[in-house]
Amino acid sequence: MFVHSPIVMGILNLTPDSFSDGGQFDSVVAAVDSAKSMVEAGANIIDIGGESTRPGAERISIDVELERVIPVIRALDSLGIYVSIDTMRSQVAQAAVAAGAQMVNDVSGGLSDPEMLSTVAQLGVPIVLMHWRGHSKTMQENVHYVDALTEVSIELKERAVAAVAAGIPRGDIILDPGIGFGKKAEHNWQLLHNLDELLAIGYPLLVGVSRKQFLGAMLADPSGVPRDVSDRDTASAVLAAHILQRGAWGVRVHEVQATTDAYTALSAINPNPAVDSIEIVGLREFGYHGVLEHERINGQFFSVDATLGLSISHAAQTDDLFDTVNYAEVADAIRARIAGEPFDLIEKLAESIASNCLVFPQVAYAQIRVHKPDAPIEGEFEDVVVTRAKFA
Ligand code: PMM
Repeated sequence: MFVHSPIVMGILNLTPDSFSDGGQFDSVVAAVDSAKSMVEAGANIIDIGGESTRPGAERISIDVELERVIPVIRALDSLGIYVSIDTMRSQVAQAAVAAGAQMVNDVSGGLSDPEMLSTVAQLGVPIVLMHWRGHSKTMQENVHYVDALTEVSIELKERAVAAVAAGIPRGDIILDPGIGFGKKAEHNWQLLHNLDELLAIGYPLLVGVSRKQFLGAMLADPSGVPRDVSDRDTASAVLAAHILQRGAWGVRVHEVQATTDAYTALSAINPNPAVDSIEIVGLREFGYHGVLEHERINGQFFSVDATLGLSISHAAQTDDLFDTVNYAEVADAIRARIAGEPFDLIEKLAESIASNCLVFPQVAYAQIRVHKPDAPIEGEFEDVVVTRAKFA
């Protein structure tokens, strides 16, 4: 893959009518300065757009679009900055790549311009295919989904299939659910709550929530007045950091520093989010653990349930054992520990097994349940179980 995850894509809108930072960059110098500070703050890609896609926006001519973006792309290319061109026009994509852009970001997913996918195939650059149902002028009219998650997933898959059919290599395709594009707040939230399902489509996922209207609505004042676009960056950064932690390939943001700080802080407190798990249940092995002499001499069977917390989203895409933990190796390690040096307490055994599980680099969390069904207890009983949970 071209740029390694997690990536932060800094937004450089060269549009006087952009709802967020429009009009600020009336010169190439100011635009380049802004891009440079985003790169210094940790942006891996600068996404340059000359045409506003905010709800209700009118289209502009191709000449105006080219005039706005090409000089800035040339300048950033000369500085070695990785640029993506946010355009729905194949001619703009072509000119932008000739000027130094290395990626195309098409918010229409190749639907607006019938030449886009074949052009990008010829250009040999990666493309972001965003979910889209129509141009900005009317996209928020008649928004209707029976089930936004299912419909967006199906339509994104269709765009990926079309891109591959046009000759774009599978590995050059990134999908984007198009937050706020032909979607109401409830649809945006449904998509964000179900990133795993979008990831399961099998392509890297880019997500843009930065400063969008649904955040204004979420942060509305008590009388219901939406939070102004100039004051949505904290919420944008927190959400973006969460989205990256959930396994998205990248986020598209206005405030790069806030986003990288939020992601750094989230990663420090929760280094490897244990959102998914692999469980090994009822693993039985003979051992000599126990306080009593006959337990040390004769031994007995112990059984272990292990819940390993790790993100499996990458392996779910690649189908590659290398991207997850090999549960057979973990099981061998657990067996070896049960059969190995005896401890008095199964608390200590559970602790030791949990530590052994955390040696596997992907495993962020281990919950170990040690069963001792033949424990020295008078009378009838079923089992003795000790549970130990540890984070890496
Ligand atoms: N959003 C906007 C523009 N381009 N591209 C992608 N891939 N994903 C997005 O969510 C997206 C985009 C609109 O936001 P802006 O006007 O603040 O740039």
